[in-house]
Amino acid sequence: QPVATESGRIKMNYHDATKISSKERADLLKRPIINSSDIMSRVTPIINAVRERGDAAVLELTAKFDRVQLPTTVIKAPFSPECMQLDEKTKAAIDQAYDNIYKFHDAQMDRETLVVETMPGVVCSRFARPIEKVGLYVPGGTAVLPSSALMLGIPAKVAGCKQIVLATPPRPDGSIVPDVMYVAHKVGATHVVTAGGAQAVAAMAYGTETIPKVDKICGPGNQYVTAAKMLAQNDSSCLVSIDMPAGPSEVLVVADQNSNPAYVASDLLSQAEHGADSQVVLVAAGITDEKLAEIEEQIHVQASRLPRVDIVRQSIPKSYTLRVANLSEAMDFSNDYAPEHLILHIDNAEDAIPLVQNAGSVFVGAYSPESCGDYASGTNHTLPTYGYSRMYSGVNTLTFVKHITSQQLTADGLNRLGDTVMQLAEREGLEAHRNAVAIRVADLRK
Ligand code: HSO
Ligand code: ZN
Repeated sequence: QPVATESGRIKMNYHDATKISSKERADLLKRPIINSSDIMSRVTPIINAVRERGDAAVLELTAKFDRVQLPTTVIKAPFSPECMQLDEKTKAAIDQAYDNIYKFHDAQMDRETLVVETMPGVVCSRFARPIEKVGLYVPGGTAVLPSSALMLGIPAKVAGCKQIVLATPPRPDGSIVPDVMYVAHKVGATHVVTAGGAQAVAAMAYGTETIPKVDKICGPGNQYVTAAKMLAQNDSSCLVSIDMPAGPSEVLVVADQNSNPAYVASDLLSQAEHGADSQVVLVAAGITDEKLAEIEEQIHVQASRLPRVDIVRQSIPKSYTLRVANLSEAMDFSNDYAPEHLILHIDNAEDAIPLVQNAGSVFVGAYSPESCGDYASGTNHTLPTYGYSRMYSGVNTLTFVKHITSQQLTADGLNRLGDTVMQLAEREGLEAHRNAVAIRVADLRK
């Protein structure tokens, strides 16, 4: 793909939907291919080392990848007040974000048993139970992400998980960012594992001398973290599940002629600054050349002023604008792309929601920037990327819950249902099944 930078101008590629072939359209919908066999071959020895040598391997790998030699792998609750010291403004911001995210996730909790009498005397029920032990991966890397600790920890707490193990890479001095420690404290984390990458995932999947083995591992991460989660999930010997496969973060913005160019550009850039591999798409619906030029100008001007301009210089030229005739074409493209975030910079944006078929989370109208959902409005920011919003939901309270069904039949209920079950058991040639009903029914019908 040509990189569209002339004289340092920060510019997205441009396509006109009326002028592209169906093959070109299909290519625009694709995400960059991840060379998974190469990554898997690097991650496998890391997982094996942690499995075989536990804490010693975790400490060695932390020394190698995070360049810090730690004496221990884990900080246990209660956490010391010194490790979570924050200025008042930051603390208040975390508290406000916590309250909103808590409210929205608490409302999602399934507290009532579902009871259905399918036939007289045949009662089927379903009730929720928390997954007992969960591992939450909070990425480090180019940005510290205490917000991810909120997004994972709050639903786990609301669900009632007994053991919450949070893993995050240590800083060069060996400590954990106080913001993350404060969140760990607020969500009731029982352990903070001071390790990152595949080694942290392996430690939580298999357990070590000091790190508890968990039942489910959630949270975003780089390709190594994702590979480790997938490998662990496929290994029946460790019996662990994961939230969802993860790829680079992405946004698709639909903008129309009345959209505010500065707002549109600011939303595209907030995603573009995440990483060089961030996916940023602008679908311009029925827009004039002048309007598009204004948006492009805003992208360049705002990007040039960002501290992370170097990352944006890599991600923006890999991104593109697609110009389409109208809103309906824009929504068709968005649904085919299945973005992680969908932002609607259009008139009467709420009217377009019925048209949304695939998206992780939707941001409706000019005053709903993705940043609000990333941090503090209440919705979760751990969302399906890479087109997985076709079939996955983002992390939510039910991510940390499983459902158990139950049934109770009365004698009358069994008498009514018995013949059906016996007939089906006979068709399957499973005589013991048939007999388990027959033996009772015989008594009832004496
Ligand atoms: N947009 C990111 C989440 C995030 N943004 C964290 C800021 N901090 C992926 O949804
Ligand atoms: Zn973000």
